[in-house]
Amino acid sequence: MRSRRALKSAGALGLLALTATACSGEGSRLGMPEPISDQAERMLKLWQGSWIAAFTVGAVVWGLIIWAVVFHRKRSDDLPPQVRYNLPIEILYTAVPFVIIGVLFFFTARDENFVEKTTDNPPVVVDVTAFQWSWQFDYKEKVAGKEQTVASVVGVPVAPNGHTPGKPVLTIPSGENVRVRLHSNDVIHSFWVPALLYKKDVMPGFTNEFEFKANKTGTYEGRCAELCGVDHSRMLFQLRVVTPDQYKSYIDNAKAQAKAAGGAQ
Ligand SMILES: [Cu+2]
Repeated sequence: MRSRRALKSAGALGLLALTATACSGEGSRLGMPEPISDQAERMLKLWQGSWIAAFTVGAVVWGLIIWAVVFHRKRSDDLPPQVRYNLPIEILYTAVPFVIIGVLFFFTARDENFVEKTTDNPPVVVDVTAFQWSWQFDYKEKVAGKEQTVASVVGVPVAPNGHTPGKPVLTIPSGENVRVRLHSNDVIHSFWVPALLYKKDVMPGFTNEFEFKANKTGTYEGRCAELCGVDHSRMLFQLRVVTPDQYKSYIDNAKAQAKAAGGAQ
Protein backbone atom coordinates (compact mmCIF):
# COMPACT_ATOMS: atom_id res chain seq x y z
CA MET A 1 0.00 0.00 0.00
CA ARG A 2 2.75 2.39 1.01
CA SER A 3 4.83 1.62 -2.09
CA ARG A 4 1.84 2.28 -4.35
CA ARG A 5 1.28 5.66 -2.72
CA ALA A 6 4.98 6.50 -3.07
CA LEU A 7 4.81 5.51 -6.73
CA LYS A 8 1.76 7.74 -7.24
CA SER A 9 3.30 10.80 -5.64
CA ALA A 10 6.57 10.27 -7.51
CA GLY A 11 4.63 10.10 -10.77
CA ALA A 12 2.67 13.25 -9.93
CA LEU A 13 5.88 15.08 -9.04
CA GLY A 14 7.52 14.06 -12.31
CA LEU A 15 4.51 15.17 -14.30
CA LEU A 16 4.44 18.50 -12.45
CA ALA A 17 8.14 19.08 -13.15
CA LEU A 18 7.62 18.29 -16.83
CA THR A 19 4.62 20.61 -17.30
CA ALA A 20 6.23 23.37 -15.22
CA THR A 21 9.28 23.44 -17.51
CA ALA A 22 7.17 23.08 -20.64
CA CYS A 23 4.94 26.05 -19.79
CA SER A 24 7.47 28.73 -18.88
CA GLY A 25 8.95 30.49 -21.91
CA GLU A 26 12.54 29.70 -21.08
CA GLY A 27 11.81 26.11 -20.14
CA SER A 28 10.09 25.37 -23.42
CA ARG A 29 13.34 26.23 -25.20
CA LEU A 30 15.01 23.39 -23.26
CA GLY A 31 18.24 25.25 -22.55
CA MET A 32 18.46 27.18 -25.83
CA PRO A 33 18.74 30.98 -25.85
CA GLU A 34 16.04 33.14 -27.40
CA PRO A 35 16.48 32.85 -31.18
CA ILE A 36 16.98 36.09 -33.15
CA SER A 37 17.06 34.88 -36.75
CA ASP A 38 14.77 32.92 -39.08
CA GLN A 39 17.38 30.16 -39.16
CA ALA A 40 17.69 30.09 -35.37
CA GLU A 41 13.92 29.78 -35.00
CA ARG A 42 13.93 26.79 -37.32
CA MET A 43 16.71 25.15 -35.32
CA LEU A 44 14.88 25.75 -32.06
CA LYS A 45 11.82 23.96 -33.49
CA LEU A 46 14.00 21.02 -34.52
CA TRP A 47 15.49 20.90 -31.03
CA GLN A 48 12.06 21.01 -29.38
CA GLY A 49 10.66 18.40 -31.77
CA SER A 50 13.57 16.06 -31.02
CA TRP A 51 12.88 16.42 -27.30
CA ILE A 52 9.18 15.69 -27.79
CA ALA A 53 10.15 12.53 -29.70
CA ALA A 54 12.63 11.59 -26.96
CA PHE A 55 10.11 12.22 -24.17
CA THR A 56 7.47 10.18 -26.00
CA VAL A 57 9.82 7.22 -26.38
CA GLY A 58 10.86 7.70 -22.75
CA ALA A 59 7.26 7.71 -21.54
CA VAL A 60 6.49 4.49 -23.43
CA VAL A 61 9.62 2.79 -22.06
CA TRP A 62 9.01 3.99 -18.48
CA GLY A 63 5.38 2.87 -18.81
CA LEU A 64 6.42 -0.61 -19.93
CA ILE A 65 8.98 -0.88 -17.12
CA ILE A 66 6.46 0.17 -14.49
CA TRP A 67 3.84 -2.15 -15.98
CA ALA A 68 6.29 -5.09 -15.87
CA VAL A 69 7.41 -4.26 -12.33
CA VAL A 70 3.85 -3.91 -10.99
CA PHE A 71 1.94 -6.60 -12.89
CA HIS A 72 4.69 -9.18 -13.23
CA ARG A 73 6.27 -8.96 -9.82
CA LYS A 74 7.23 -12.17 -8.02
CA ARG A 75 4.17 -13.81 -6.51
CA SER A 76 5.47 -17.26 -5.57
CA ASP A 77 8.58 -19.39 -5.79
CA ASP A 78 7.23 -21.19 -8.87
CA LEU A 79 9.17 -20.67 -12.05
CA PRO A 80 7.16 -18.36 -14.34
CA PRO A 81 6.09 -19.77 -17.73
CA GLN A 82 9.19 -20.12 -19.93
CA VAL A 83 8.81 -18.77 -23.47
CA ARG A 84 11.31 -18.71 -26.33
CA TYR A 85 10.51 -15.94 -28.75
CA ASN A 86 7.72 -13.77 -30.03
CA LEU A 87 8.18 -12.94 -33.69
CA PRO A 88 5.65 -10.07 -33.99
CA ILE A 89 7.14 -8.26 -30.98
CA GLU A 90 10.69 -8.76 -32.25
CA ILE A 91 9.77 -7.38 -35.67
CA LEU A 92 8.00 -4.47 -33.98
CA TYR A 93 10.95 -3.46 -31.79
CA THR A 94 13.29 -3.67 -34.76
CA ALA A 95 11.07 -1.72 -37.15
CA VAL A 96 9.93 1.04 -34.76
CA PRO A 97 13.46 2.41 -34.05
CA PHE A 98 14.11 2.55 -37.80
CA VAL A 99 10.94 4.58 -38.26
CA ILE A 100 11.98 6.94 -35.42
CA ILE A 101 15.45 7.40 -36.92
CA GLY A 102 13.91 7.95 -40.37
CA VAL A 103 11.60 10.68 -39.06
CA LEU A 104 14.41 12.42 -37.12
CA PHE A 105 16.67 12.18 -40.17
CA PHE A 106 14.03 13.70 -42.44
CA PHE A 107 13.48 16.77 -40.27
CA THR A 108 17.21 17.20 -39.57
CA ALA A 109 18.10 17.08 -43.28
CA ARG A 110 15.22 19.43 -44.19
CA ASP A 111 16.19 22.02 -41.55
CA GLU A 112 19.92 21.72 -42.21
CA ASN A 113 19.28 22.54 -45.87
CA PHE A 114 17.26 25.58 -44.82
CA VAL A 115 19.88 26.83 -42.34
CA GLU A 116 22.86 26.31 -44.68
CA LYS A 117 21.15 27.82 -47.73
CA THR A 118 22.97 30.75 -49.33
CA THR A 119 21.59 33.24 -51.84
CA ASP A 120 23.23 34.63 -54.98
CA ASN A 121 23.33 38.31 -54.11
CA PRO A 122 22.99 38.89 -50.36
CA PRO A 123 22.51 42.60 -49.55
CA VAL A 124 25.09 42.46 -46.75
CA VAL A 125 28.45 40.69 -47.01
CA VAL A 126 30.94 40.69 -44.16
CA ASP A 127 34.38 39.16 -44.14
CA VAL A 128 35.03 38.00 -40.60
CA THR A 129 38.68 37.36 -39.82
CA ALA A 130 39.50 35.62 -36.57
CA PHE A 131 42.98 36.06 -35.15
CA GLN A 132 44.78 35.41 -31.90
CA TRP A 133 42.91 36.94 -30.02
CA SER A 134 40.14 39.01 -31.47
CA TRP A 135 38.08 39.62 -34.59
CA GLN A 136 38.10 41.81 -37.65
CA PHE A 137 34.92 42.67 -39.53
CA ASP A 138 35.23 43.95 -43.10
CA TYR A 139 32.04 45.12 -44.77
CA LYS A 140 32.03 44.45 -48.50
CA GLU A 141 30.19 46.20 -51.28
CA LYS A 142 30.25 45.80 -55.02
CA VAL A 143 31.37 49.01 -56.69
CA ALA A 144 31.20 48.82 -60.49
CA GLY A 145 31.19 45.04 -60.31
CA LYS A 146 34.28 44.94 -58.12
CA GLU A 147 34.13 44.04 -54.45
CA GLN A 148 35.52 46.61 -52.07
CA THR A 149 35.88 46.99 -48.33
CA VAL A 150 33.69 49.91 -47.29
CA ALA A 151 34.13 49.69 -43.52
CA SER A 152 36.35 47.82 -41.09
CA VAL A 153 36.23 47.03 -37.42
CA VAL A 154 39.36 45.59 -35.81
CA GLY A 155 39.04 44.30 -32.29
CA VAL A 156 41.56 43.93 -29.49
CA PRO A 157 41.56 41.12 -26.92
CA VAL A 158 39.18 42.17 -24.14
CA ALA A 159 40.55 42.65 -20.64
CA PRO A 160 40.79 39.40 -18.68
CA ASN A 161 37.86 40.52 -16.53
CA GLY A 162 35.69 40.66 -19.67
CA HIS A 163 34.95 44.39 -19.69
CA THR A 164 32.56 45.28 -22.52
CA PRO A 165 34.39 48.29 -24.05
CA GLY A 166 37.03 46.02 -25.51
CA LYS A 167 34.62 43.99 -27.59
CA PRO A 168 34.51 44.62 -31.34
CA VAL A 169 30.96 45.03 -32.61
CA LEU A 170 29.55 43.44 -35.75
CA THR A 171 26.64 45.63 -36.87
CA ILE A 172 24.06 44.18 -39.23
CA PRO A 173 20.53 45.11 -40.36
CA SER A 174 17.46 43.11 -39.38
CA GLY A 175 15.24 41.59 -42.04
CA GLU A 176 18.03 41.25 -44.61
CA ASN A 177 20.19 38.33 -45.64
CA VAL A 178 23.67 38.67 -44.18
CA ARG A 179 26.49 36.60 -45.64
CA VAL A 180 29.33 35.89 -43.23
CA ARG A 181 32.60 34.67 -44.73
CA LEU A 182 35.01 33.28 -42.18
CA HIS A 183 38.78 33.61 -42.51
CA SER A 184 41.75 32.83 -40.31
CA ASN A 185 45.46 33.39 -40.84
CA ASP A 186 46.74 31.57 -37.77
CA VAL A 187 44.86 28.71 -36.09
CA ILE A 188 41.34 27.27 -36.07
CA HIS A 189 38.79 29.49 -34.33
CA SER A 190 35.02 29.24 -34.21
CA PHE A 191 32.47 31.99 -34.78
CA TRP A 192 29.70 31.66 -32.22
CA VAL A 193 26.74 33.87 -31.37
CA PRO A 194 24.55 31.84 -29.02
CA ALA A 195 21.43 33.85 -29.97
CA LEU A 196 21.88 32.67 -33.58
CA LEU A 197 21.86 29.07 -32.31
CA TYR A 198 24.73 28.56 -34.70
CA LYS A 199 28.48 28.32 -34.74
CA LYS A 200 30.94 27.65 -37.48
CA ASP A 201 34.64 26.85 -37.49
CA VAL A 202 37.05 29.43 -38.87
CA MET A 203 39.71 27.52 -40.78
CA PRO A 204 43.09 28.80 -41.97
CA GLY A 205 43.29 28.38 -45.75
CA PHE A 206 39.59 27.67 -46.20
CA THR A 207 36.67 30.07 -46.31
CA ASN A 208 33.59 28.87 -44.47
CA GLU A 209 30.41 30.78 -45.24
CA PHE A 210 26.90 31.02 -43.95
CA GLU A 211 23.91 33.30 -44.21
CA PHE A 212 21.28 34.40 -41.77
CA LYS A 213 18.39 36.83 -41.54
CA ALA A 214 18.06 38.47 -38.14
CA ASN A 215 14.52 39.35 -37.06
CA LYS A 216 15.08 40.99 -33.65
CA THR A 217 17.03 44.15 -33.03
CA GLY A 218 19.37 44.29 -30.06
CA THR A 219 22.90 43.53 -28.95
CA TYR A 220 23.98 39.94 -28.53
CA GLU A 221 27.15 38.38 -27.19
CA GLY A 222 29.51 36.41 -29.41
CA ARG A 223 32.65 34.46 -28.71
CA CYS A 224 35.26 32.14 -30.10
CA ALA A 225 34.17 28.55 -29.48
CA GLU A 226 37.38 26.75 -30.36
CA LEU A 227 40.28 26.65 -27.91
CA CYS A 228 42.79 28.63 -29.97
CA GLY A 229 45.54 29.51 -27.52
CA VAL A 230 46.30 31.02 -24.16
CA ASP A 231 44.04 34.08 -24.56
CA HIS A 232 41.16 32.27 -26.26
CA SER A 233 38.77 33.44 -23.54
CA ARG A 234 39.44 37.08 -24.48
CA MET A 235 38.11 36.61 -28.03
CA LEU A 236 34.75 38.20 -27.32
CA PHE A 237 32.63 40.29 -29.66
CA GLN A 238 29.11 41.57 -29.99
CA LEU A 239 26.50 41.26 -32.71
CA ARG A 240 24.40 44.41 -32.97
CA VAL A 241 21.19 44.05 -34.96
CA VAL A 242 19.77 47.41 -36.04
CA THR A 243 17.03 48.56 -38.43
CA PRO A 244 17.98 48.81 -42.14
CA ASP A 245 17.92 52.64 -41.88
CA GLN A 246 20.26 52.63 -38.91
CA TYR A 247 22.51 50.21 -40.74
CA LYS A 248 22.65 52.48 -43.79
CA SER A 249 23.69 55.46 -41.70
CA TYR A 250 26.23 53.29 -39.85
CA ILE A 251 27.86 52.31 -43.16
CA ASP A 252 27.62 55.84 -44.59
CA ASN A 253 29.27 57.14 -41.44
CA ALA A 254 32.06 54.59 -41.69
CA LYS A 255 32.61 55.50 -45.34
CA ALA A 256 32.79 59.21 -44.50
CA GLN A 257 35.25 58.51 -41.70
CA ALA A 258 37.44 56.44 -44.01
CA LYS A 259 37.38 59.26 -46.55
CA ALA A 260 38.26 61.87 -43.94
CA ALA A 261 41.14 59.71 -42.76
CA GLY A 262 42.41 59.58 -46.32
CA GLY A 263 41.50 55.93 -46.79
CA ALA A 264 41.94 54.26 -50.16
CA GLN A 265 38.16 53.86 -50.60
CU1 LIG B 1 39.79 31.79 -31.16
